[in-house]
Amino acid sequence: LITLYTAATPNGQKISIALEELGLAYEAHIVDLPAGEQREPWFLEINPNGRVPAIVDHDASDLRIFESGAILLYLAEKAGRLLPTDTAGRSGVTQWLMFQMSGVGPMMGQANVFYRYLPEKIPTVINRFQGETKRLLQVLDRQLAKAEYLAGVYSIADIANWCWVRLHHWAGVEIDDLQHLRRWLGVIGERPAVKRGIAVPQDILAKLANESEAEAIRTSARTMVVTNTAPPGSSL
Ligand SMILES: N[C@@H](CCC(=O)N[C@@H](CS)C(=O)NCC(=O)O)C(=O)O
Repeated sequence: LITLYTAATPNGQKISIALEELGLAYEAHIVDLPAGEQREPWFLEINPNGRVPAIVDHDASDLRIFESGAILLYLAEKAGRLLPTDTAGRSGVTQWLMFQMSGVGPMMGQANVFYRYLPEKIPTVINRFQGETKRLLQVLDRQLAKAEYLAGVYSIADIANWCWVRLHHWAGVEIDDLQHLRRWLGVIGERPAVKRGIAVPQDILAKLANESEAEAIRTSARTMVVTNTAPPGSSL
């Protein structure tokens, strides 16, 4: 059994989707982010970075793993699926996974912070993060013009990128001109395991579509952004 520490966030839902796809037994512990549970000492023992997701694998001497990309690689290797074993195929997946972890996630995350959450609207900063997000999405679109999935076959790289790309509108970036990306978003969204995974604990897109829920998310995200400028474990 695997315990997944997660919340209704794109990084958390990468892991519930992968667990559903791989058919691995898990229980979800929903971390109360607005209440600051991710900064409690017991959780910092599991993830020193004080963020979701993290997992504990009870079938592997309670191995603890943080960073969603590292968790995806671990789960795919454990199950022997969603990650090719040949050198070129495996490298293709790790490239598009790293592309998400170092590019799409951080850029879209900062676009959200400056466009949606912080009260000061600084145009040059917003343009920088939205422009870089759009550029990265264009790179994905060009790749998806050549192949059905990012690394040829459906893999953890698709799961990682999909969880973020679907939230492009929240970051203020539109993709009407990126037809291959839109095709890929739709195809992956139809997978039964993906539908089950994004329901843990709740589909974020559905929440954001509801104005009062979206406002509650903006408010708690704003508080988290301000609180988390301090290192984990410290008090302000
Ligand atoms: N690079 C990390 C990022 C994790 C991350 O930023 N998680 C966010 C949710 S998507 C979080 O836990 N935020 C809570 C906070 O900022 O206190 C990963 O991919 O696992």
